Amino acid sequence: MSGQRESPADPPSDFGSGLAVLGDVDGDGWRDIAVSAPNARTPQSAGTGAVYLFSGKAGRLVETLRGDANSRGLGSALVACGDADGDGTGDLLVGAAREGAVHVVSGGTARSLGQVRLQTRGSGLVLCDLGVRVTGSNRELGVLVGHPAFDGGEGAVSIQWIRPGTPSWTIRVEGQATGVAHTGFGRSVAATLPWDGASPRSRIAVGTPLLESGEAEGGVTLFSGNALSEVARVHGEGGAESLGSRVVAAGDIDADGVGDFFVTAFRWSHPRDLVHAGRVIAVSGAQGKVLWIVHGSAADERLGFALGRTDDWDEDGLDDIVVGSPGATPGGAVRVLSSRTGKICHEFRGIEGSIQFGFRVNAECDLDGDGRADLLVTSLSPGGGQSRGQPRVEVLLNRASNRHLVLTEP
Ligand SMILES: [Ca+2]
Ligand SMILES: [Ca+2]
Ligand SMILES: [Ca+2]
Ligand SMILES: [Ca+2]
Repeated sequence: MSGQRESPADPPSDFGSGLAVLGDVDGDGWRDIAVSAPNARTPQSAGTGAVYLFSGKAGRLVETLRGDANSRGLGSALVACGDADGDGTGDLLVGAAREGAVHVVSGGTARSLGQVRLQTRGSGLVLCDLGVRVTGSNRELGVLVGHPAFDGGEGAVSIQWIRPGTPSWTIRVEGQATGVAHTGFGRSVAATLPWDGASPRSRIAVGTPLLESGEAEGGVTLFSGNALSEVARVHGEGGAESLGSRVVAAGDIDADGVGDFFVTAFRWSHPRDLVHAGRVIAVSGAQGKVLWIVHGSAADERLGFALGRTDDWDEDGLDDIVVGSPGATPGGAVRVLSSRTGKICHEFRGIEGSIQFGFRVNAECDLDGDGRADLLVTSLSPGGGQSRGQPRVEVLLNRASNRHLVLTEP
């Protein structure tokens, strides 16, 4: 979820570049939706960023959180997190990359709970929630931070524990790993969940999409969670595929007791003629063994441009994944893949006339309380004439009936 431009189609305000689900902010019984636009402007200033909270039931705007001159790029990362303030509702981490800060927003009231300063600033900040741990009367919120701009582009990932409740929240850095300069180290991060950093079975996966020996084939490095020592590295293929652009944690696909990961390379090209078809790979967390690979099947499909976790669609006991292919014709596609095999369980298309459907995706939460995860997808509205369409978020609420909402930038 980088604030950088990654595609010519990336919308100017980057509305929809961050998607998350909160608690029930407006009290209508449905969980609500946060959408970020890290390059949104105010009348006074450009690029300060914004996070919009929408009713999950009706799509009505409930609240707007705006960056200011001091918090430029608000919403460059947006992740639902554990219950930081102990009110029983999960909360929201909002990164402001150019400020080098993480704001914590109440998932129940949408009020700011506090903010913490990171050691670094610069584009590409990514966040991964590690959950809340309680020791005695202290609550600590765990966050895995990837910051590829760290130290002039060397890149770093760190495990930080935020202690809420003080005027300026304190953070404690538990461990940090740095990469090789200009490999994009930390552009994507994921951790085995539930997080237990003391366990030798815990793992962190760090994408290095710009890693190159010949071309920018990219890669992903696995670290043990307890020592942050390197366990394995998976390299991309040639052809500048940029493996490691996205990474998310899987369950334990190969049942060896160690959580596994999915990694994408949306620029992967078939050697013959399928330029930028994209691919997604399941990687064993234990030693980096590749468990399966699914390739895009058409040129410019960009399978894996977006990647997310979802619940268990094929009812095999393992949660599954959603993968965006914004260049699939016509209009883009989002596919649910079985995490065990990579087999397609379901394919979604945008509502009529969508362009680039699958630019971002979030399918982790159940908005309407029917027990099944619902799907948030960033796309562009149909463009007329020379216009290329406006960014929007399509909310698909029911797997069987095609009920949906469309959220647009206020
Ligand atoms: Ca609500
Ligand atoms: Ca495993
Ligand atoms: Ca499954
Ligand atoms: Ca649902």
